[in-house]
Amino acid sequence: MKDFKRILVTAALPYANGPVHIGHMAGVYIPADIYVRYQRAQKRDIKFVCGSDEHGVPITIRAMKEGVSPQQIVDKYHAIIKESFAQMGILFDIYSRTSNKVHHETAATFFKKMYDDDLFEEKETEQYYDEKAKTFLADRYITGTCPICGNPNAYGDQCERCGTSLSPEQLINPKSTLSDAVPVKKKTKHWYFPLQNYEAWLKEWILEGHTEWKNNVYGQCKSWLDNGLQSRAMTRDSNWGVKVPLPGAEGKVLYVWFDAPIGYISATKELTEKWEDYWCKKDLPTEQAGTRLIHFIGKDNIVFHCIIFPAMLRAHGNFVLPDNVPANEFLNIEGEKVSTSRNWAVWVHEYVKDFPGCEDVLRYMLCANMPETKDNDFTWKDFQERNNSELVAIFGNFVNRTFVLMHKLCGGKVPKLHEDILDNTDKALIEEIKNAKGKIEKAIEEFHFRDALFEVIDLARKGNKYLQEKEPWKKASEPVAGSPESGANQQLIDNCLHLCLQLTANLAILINPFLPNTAKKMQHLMKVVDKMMDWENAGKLKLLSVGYSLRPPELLFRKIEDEEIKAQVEKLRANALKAQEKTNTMEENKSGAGSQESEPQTSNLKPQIVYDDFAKLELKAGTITACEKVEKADKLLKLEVDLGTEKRTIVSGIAQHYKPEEITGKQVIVVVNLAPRKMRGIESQGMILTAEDKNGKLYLLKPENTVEPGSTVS
Ligand code: B3M
Ligand code: ZN
Repeated sequence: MKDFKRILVTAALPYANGPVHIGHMAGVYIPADIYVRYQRAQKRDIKFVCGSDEHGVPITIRAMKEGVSPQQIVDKYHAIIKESFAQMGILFDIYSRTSNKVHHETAATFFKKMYDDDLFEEKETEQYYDEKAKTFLADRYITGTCPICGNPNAYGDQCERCGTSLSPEQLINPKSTLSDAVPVKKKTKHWYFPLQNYEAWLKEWILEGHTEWKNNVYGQCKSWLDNGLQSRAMTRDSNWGVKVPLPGAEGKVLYVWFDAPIGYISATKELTEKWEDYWCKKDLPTEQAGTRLIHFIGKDNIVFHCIIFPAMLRAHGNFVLPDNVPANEFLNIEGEKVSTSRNWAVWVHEYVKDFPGCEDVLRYMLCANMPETKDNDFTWKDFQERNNSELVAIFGNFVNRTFVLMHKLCGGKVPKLHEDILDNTDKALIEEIKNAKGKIEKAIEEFHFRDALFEVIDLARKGNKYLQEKEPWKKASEPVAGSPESGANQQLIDNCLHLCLQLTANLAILINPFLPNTAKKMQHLMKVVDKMMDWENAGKLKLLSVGYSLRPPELLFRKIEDEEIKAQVEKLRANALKAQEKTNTMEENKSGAGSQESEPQTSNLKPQIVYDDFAKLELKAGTITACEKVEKADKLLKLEVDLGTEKRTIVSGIAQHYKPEEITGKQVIVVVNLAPRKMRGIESQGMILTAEDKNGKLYLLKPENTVEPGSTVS
């Protein structure tokens, strides 16, 4: 790797059209923050910039939905997002916003320079226009029927049911979401950036020059480049955004993906007068001018950060280019894609309220489950398990035992190390402490944050194992005072706890980038200054001086109980249900009273599956032979279902819709190959199918005529 003078880290600017959820955190901000905290501990010259993305259609759509101005929207969400980041310990050097004056100026100047250098193509094209609302329509503002799957609520840029990218021309019966008017084509002029002119250079720069980029990133770039690049409009018809700085360009703004990445530059400008040291090539001879620029983003932003923005920087000239773009995939929740419209999300501002003092637990969970190479899943159960069996039982337990024993057996002070009697177990632990640093830093430098974190936990695990083998508590109770043995025993105890304490100090340094609050607590317990936390101290064995008295033990983590997890799962489902009801009412209002409600309709369909997915389900018809209420659960019924060759116990959430006696004897459709699940202590061995009407009432699905129990359903 090249040696860089300084590092500039950017994290994708979140749209200020809603709060941030854990998917954003796991994909972008946690990895960026770990990386930056590590580099800071390495004492490198590093800046970490971010801010709210306050322009573009996502903002205006949100304003429309909430019936307020775009400015009110960005003010509201900028504050919420900024606060969430602070609460989660994402320590930017600056968190700015693109509505700032300095950003408007920077972006406009950037555009003007490219314009003056004749780098744009001016084109007049026909675009959709809403004659009632008297405005051009961004693709998102047009809905119609998807030509591929027939979804009546597809957007002009994409059908959310089948996932196809569309253009408004392809929609059948297109309609403006602003007024319901049928959009008409109208001429408009825009400035296009001819990306094809940079194709050869991009191919060389990325495909040959950056083979070290992550597979998912490199692969996406390659496929864009292989398909050939085209001119892209860098301006839009809108009143919200950075005004196009040209005469006669009223009602036109810069395309949000033109201005947003420039936000990284403006944020740096706001941060330091020396911003050019980070961004500009100046007269330095190398390509990179001494700055290692790294963009942390999610996978949906790859093309903008790897192709369009670098081409802009190159075209403008005098700017450094990204050295790496470690984009992550997506984090799903409880097996389903995060959806803000369906409110299927875990919101950071709610998490910090529900689990005060547990910010590090979420950081831990999101790093351990980081979607580094493929989409990953977050489940609350897993959250609980990782907390209880890794943070509490391994890391916290080791530190706690060390402190308890040190107080009990060594008078609360760091005991001496008697080097002459170190045995192989001691020496092996010393080696592990020395080696961990290198493994962890390599993993972080290569953006393998999960591996890095697991190395830290593994080191704590080794500490536990060491304590278990040494059993210093037994040695203390062994022989009698006065015998020569007892001094020797105390020496063994000293050695064990001396090493455990040095290991604790090492763990504090190593965990610091990942769990900064935990590291702070450990620092407090050990009464050590910030200087000790410098990365260069990792691997050292004399971090705590002999005779130094340390604080009494305090637990680093608490156990997370079943009820807390249950409450979260219920909350997730209840929120989704509420969102669903809201959409339903809106749709009713819309068709009923001809309201002006212009919420774009969202399809609630899950992503399409192939037949093989469906074929994995084994469905059978069965007859309910017995049924009773489950004690202390208002929603659950316990059913006995005859499936011909066997009887199954099934727990179903239909108690508020059916009385036990009403359904005994009825036929139902059962998913028979669903993994059994315990509910209220009863193992449910399958699931029965129901249909739900718009009021939430459930109806059992059954064969039209009574069939033999066990009949196949397909
Ligand atoms: N706001 C998109 C997003 O949040 C966009 C990122 C801009 S980074 C310059 O996914
Ligand atoms: Zn479709």
